[in-house]
Amino acid sequence: MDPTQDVDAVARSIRDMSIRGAGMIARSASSAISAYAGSWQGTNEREFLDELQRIARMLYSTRPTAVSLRNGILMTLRGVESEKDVPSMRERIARQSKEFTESAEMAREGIAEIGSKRIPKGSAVLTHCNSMAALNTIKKAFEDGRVEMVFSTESRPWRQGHVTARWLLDNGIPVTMIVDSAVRHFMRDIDIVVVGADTISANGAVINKIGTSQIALAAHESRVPFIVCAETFKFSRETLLGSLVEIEDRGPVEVADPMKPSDFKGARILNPVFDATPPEYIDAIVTEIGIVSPYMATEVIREMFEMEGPVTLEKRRSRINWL
Ligand code: RI2
Repeated sequence: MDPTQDVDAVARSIRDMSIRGAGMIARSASSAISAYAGSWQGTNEREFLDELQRIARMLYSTRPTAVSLRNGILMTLRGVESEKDVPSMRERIARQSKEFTESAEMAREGIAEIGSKRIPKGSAVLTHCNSMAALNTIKKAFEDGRVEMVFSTESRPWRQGHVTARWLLDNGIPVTMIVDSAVRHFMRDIDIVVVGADTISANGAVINKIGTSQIALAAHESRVPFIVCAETFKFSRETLLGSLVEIEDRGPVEVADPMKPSDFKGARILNPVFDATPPEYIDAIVTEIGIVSPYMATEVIREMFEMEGPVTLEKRRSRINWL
């Protein structure tokens, strides 16, 4: 089997959203790189690095907004160029991919433990889209007797809210399904909003499914706490270094009737699928290393940088610009 085909298939699935969710796409890309590396047949290190860079870029291009994807790829490939030959490069990739996927799973459990305690007893919780970090937290809180009802938004245009509602039902958690535009109407019935994140930028803004910022605004107006559940690999170092987060636009078909797009000939159709919620509307970000204020995002990012050790000039020169 040609390993490139497997990577291509994973990339296609991420792009068409058969594989989705910021954490899941990162873990899938990491595993795809590891599988690819494991079955690469050559012996030339330079060729191997070039191939790895090509597939890393191809996987990264599938979903531009979620920094989890970028961080997952970089954590998998970190320092590969310093290995002496192809077998040790392969081994390092396999080890780092396993470390990344395992730590990502553990992070979600840690978030659930910590975040559950922030949900008051007897709560009606509102969630948006389909975040496993948020849902595992809600499930833990439900098991701890803290959640009575979960309001799940539809999450247009892709309707990930349906995935959420089914998951809640499968786990025996009472669910109320509402359309996105009903959020403000129901805010008086909500005790806490719990959502996930695709990216957290250095200024503490949370980039999550389109509509999240409107929900935060409505929660703020009604003094309903708004918390975000996110693994530390969703914090963006690039934003600390000046980059802006690119907001993915998934094109008109998800917005117009896919069966009859010609009905709207001439109309301008925009479909940004994420938005940015400013830090002033966020009460807390629950991570696996604890609860952090959005205003502490820079510190979390600095801690992540330090995990790689100090950046010397020599290191900077030898570093591969993977993405
Ligand atoms: P977890 C999703 O993106 C949603 O925006 C969700 O809130 C976020 O990823 C985080 O999900 P999409 O792939 O990593 O549905 O917490 O566009 O599962």
